[in-house]
Amino acid sequence: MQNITVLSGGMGGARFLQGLLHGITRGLLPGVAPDAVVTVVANTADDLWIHGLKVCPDLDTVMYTLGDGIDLERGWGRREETWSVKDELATYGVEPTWFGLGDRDIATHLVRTQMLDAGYPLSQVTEALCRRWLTPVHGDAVRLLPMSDDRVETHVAIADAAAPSGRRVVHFQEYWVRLRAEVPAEAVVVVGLDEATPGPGVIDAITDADLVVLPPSNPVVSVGTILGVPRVREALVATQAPVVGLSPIVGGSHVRGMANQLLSSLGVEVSAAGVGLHYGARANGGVLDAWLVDQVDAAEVERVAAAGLACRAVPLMMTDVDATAAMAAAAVDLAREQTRG
Ligand code: FO1
Repeated sequence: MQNITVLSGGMGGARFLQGLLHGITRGLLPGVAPDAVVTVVANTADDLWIHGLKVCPDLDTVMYTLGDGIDLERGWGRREETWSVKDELATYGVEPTWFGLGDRDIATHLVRTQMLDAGYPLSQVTEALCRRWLTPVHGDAVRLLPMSDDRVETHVAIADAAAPSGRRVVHFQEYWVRLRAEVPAEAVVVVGLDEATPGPGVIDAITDADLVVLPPSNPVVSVGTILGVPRVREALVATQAPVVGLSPIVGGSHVRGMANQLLSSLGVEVSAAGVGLHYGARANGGVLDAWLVDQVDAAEVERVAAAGLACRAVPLMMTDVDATAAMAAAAVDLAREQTRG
């Protein structure tokens, strides 16, 4: 395998990518050349305009994580960060204060916003930022592609007794950060998704891949939005590459983050099997060939297999890069069985 494509959200996807790259460079993945190229197609529907700056959380989390600039504790933003600008904005009474931009992080958003204002598409902006963050560490072994250059934004409808309709719609980040996903999501609307054009290289990255991976990102608001970009789902069904996914749900709960509330209120069963079946088998109108669940969910393997998916129970806790590399190796191993099959 020479070309691996990963459809990624933020934290979970970024941590998986760290382990995948660790495994590739150390030759730990069966049948994967040490000079294999990983193409990341990242979700951009979490993006938001704030204080006049364009913030792209999932692109930045992948970029900072693979460029070793991420704050591991928070899982987003820069390590060794300071918050002077945020504090000054609060002193001016500027809203919102519930979404904080660190001083170092702001430089990324200033560069991105200036380039967008100059007419560069998000894909070229991302390429420019990655020349600083990824090239020095990974050379050309990693490419980071926005799922689309068009504006796409996830908004969440929540109950609001004060509203005439009884509902209010908030930007995903307000739902996720200010509301902590603690109110039921009555609907998720991804504004602009149906009209979005796949970003440059996205479709080819899927159809030309030797392996496509759906990492343990949120299946609705992260991977789900990528699958919703027109032509992406068709490319996944058409690609010769095996498509393998890793469950973000272990033991009936999300490992980190707040996916449980979001998934259950959107009718996705919060279990390893539930998410696998939500993606579905390519043979039955879905997008997967194979699905990995954690060993604690081994009892669910049979149910996943009955839906036409190859399924295996392996350790799925990304405790460190070696554990994550082992997960990537298990995914490659299971995927190779599909092609030989
Ligand atoms: N998450 C928070 O919980 N609080 C924040 O103030 C916050 C700021 C922030 C700034 C830049 C960025 O790239 C991410 C940020 N996040 C913050 C995380 C963000 O909500 C998540 O990374 C994703 O959108 C969810 O996957």
